Amino acid sequence: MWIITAAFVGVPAIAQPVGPVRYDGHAVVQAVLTSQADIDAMSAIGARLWGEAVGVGPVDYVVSHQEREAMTAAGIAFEVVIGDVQPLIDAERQRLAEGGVAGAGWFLAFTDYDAINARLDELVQQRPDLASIVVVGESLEGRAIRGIRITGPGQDKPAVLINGCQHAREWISPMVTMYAADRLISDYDADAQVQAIVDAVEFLIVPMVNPDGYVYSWGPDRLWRKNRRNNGDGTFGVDLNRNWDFGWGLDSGSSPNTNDETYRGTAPFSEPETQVMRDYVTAHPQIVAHIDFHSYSQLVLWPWGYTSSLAPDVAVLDELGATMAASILSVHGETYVNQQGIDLYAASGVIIDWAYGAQGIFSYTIELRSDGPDPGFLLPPDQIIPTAEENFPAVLDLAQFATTPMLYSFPSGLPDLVEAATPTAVPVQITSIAAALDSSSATILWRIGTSGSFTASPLSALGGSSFEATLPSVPCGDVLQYYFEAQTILGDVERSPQDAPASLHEAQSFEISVTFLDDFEADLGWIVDNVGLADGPWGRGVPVNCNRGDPPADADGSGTCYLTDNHPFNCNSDVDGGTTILSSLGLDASDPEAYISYDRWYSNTEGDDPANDVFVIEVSDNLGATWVPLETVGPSGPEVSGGWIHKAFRVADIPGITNTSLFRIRFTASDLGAGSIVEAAVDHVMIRSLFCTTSCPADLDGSGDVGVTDLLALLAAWGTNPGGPPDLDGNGTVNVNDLLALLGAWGSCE
Ligand code: 0X9
Ligand code: ZN
Repeated sequence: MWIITAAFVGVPAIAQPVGPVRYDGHAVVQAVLTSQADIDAMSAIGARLWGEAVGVGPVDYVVSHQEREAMTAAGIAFEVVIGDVQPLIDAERQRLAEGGVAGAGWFLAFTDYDAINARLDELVQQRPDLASIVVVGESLEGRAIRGIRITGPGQDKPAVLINGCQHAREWISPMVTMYAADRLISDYDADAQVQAIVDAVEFLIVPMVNPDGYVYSWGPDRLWRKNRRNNGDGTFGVDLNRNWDFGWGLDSGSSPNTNDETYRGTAPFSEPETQVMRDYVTAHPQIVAHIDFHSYSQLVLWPWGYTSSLAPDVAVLDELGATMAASILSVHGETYVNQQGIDLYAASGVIIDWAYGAQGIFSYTIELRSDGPDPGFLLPPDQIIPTAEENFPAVLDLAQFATTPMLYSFPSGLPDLVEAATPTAVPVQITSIAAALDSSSATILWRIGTSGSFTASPLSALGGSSFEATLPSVPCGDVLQYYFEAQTILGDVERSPQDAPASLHEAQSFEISVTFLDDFEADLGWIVDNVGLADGPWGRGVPVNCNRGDPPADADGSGTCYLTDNHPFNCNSDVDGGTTILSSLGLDASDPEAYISYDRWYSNTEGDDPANDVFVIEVSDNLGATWVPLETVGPSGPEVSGGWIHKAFRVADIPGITNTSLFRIRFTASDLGAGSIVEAAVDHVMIRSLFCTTSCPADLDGSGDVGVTDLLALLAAWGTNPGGPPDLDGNGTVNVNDLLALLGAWGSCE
């Protein structure tokens, strides 16, 4: 017979029960905490978290009758999510005692620590040519932390690390990692995609980082989270996922209190489990990407967890996270929300912050099923296979990513226009992934015109992954074509565009005269009109960044832009139930070579009614008496899921528009269907005139005629590569052809 008092006094984390902790009459509740006083009241009540984040807002607890009464007395509102937890635990015990479904396969029931180890050995026996046992080290109580290394023939490969079960009660997490190992081995011969990735990547899979806690959750306390450290004060356990040495020790995101579920330990890496994992990772510098599996909530989380600052590689982290979430969705239709860790809640000293921050590993936490607190950790066994199935392609995405030599990005974009006869500096970011970058190999290759050979100039290294390219001086009216190239220390070459020189970046050279520029730092009098709108009008501001289709930042780096529903604290808002219109005042577009340009952002793919609304841009040449369409973004296609897109139009070429000083532009976002999330933004609106006045490129000193001083200047540059005049034919060298061109233009410029 079990002693039941431990649970009824309500502090199972302190009590060392004789039999398993029982949760009779304990409900899972979602409390709504409205103040610090509520948070303090809940900790005074001693309510145990179901989950781990405490803050103002909804928080899940597992609570006894008495604790619920105390909550009511303290005026804390709550909703019961699971009426009684114990029957779920009993049913699970019953199933396990009955031994699952005989012979029906390994993933039909949860498996204990010994069974996981035995299965790892079997997988190695199945394919010793592909798999070997990894011994990471020992837990506090002396249990082996083991894993499996899976890879095909070959050497010098990038590696991915996949681990489960830092948290004991999250039983689905080791199952998902075991399933991935199983599929990589079992499908190797039959599935060409699996074979290719297993040949290209080294998989290091550690299903069970916290064996002591896991064993404890199979015996004394099903809801145990931490390891089994005796804290010396009657409490047990350190939260391993608060014990890593990156952002360690912050009270926001971890607890100094030994009894808390997020107790961080006495020092970073105070626990043998995190120590041996750390040593394993640092001994394998080929690890470039990582997933730490947890449950529950259905999330894909990336660094940082401890700060809301953006990681240097936020764009890469976000994009790969989105790719994995999309792959997961495609299997059984389950949504896993992709976001920065701290946007869920602050967590400091977590493995992914250490892996990324200290080791440069692209690191993710995936929170598995269920999507809410019911059934939470007590996931029924028929959920194992679908959960594991949907996460296997995410593991493959991560591995595929790990094979990418490097990624290029352009923080200020790439110009489609360059100022004539003027070199242009362009920031370039080259993020090495599969292997370290040879910084000295980063090069821009360019030519003036659309044929001929390319001239190579090195990028200047600004430290880390930051470089600066200098686009050469280009004669007015000419086109510049170029690409970037760099290689890893292993000699893998990657270009941008990837298939260069078949594809190339291109910019046109003009003299540029800006007649209007609004970066929205100041209020220049734009007008907002709303038609039948419930919520979400245009407003000028710094993007709040809700990560639900809205821009994380403005387009031009000035800070401010116009965007829809940039609510300072309510992220649950967007354009709703109507139309919001942003219109300029009258602008001067009278120059025959005037161009209107802007950066725009549009997202209609998040939410229940995706790809059903449009973003309309119109212009007027009579101060808005009539409008003509310029472009309609959506309802579907590549430009409706966010991202800043630069657009430019020659005003004289817009049908129905003539060049006037009575020009206006307006941007209309609407939510006309039901329930969709629509987010739009506009930045850097410009009117520019593009022209070429120089008809006399050989007039090198600008004197108005081509004469002796120009000839001497050309001869002084003989044989060099100035990237522009006096290389008059733009072939990369000042030579006899340029001399002949200059002599041919001898005399006054007309
Ligand atoms: O709190 C944790 O350690 C993880 N969640 S769990 O419910 N499985 O305990 C999340 C870790 C990463 N999350 C954040 N950085 N917020
Ligand atoms: Zn967890």
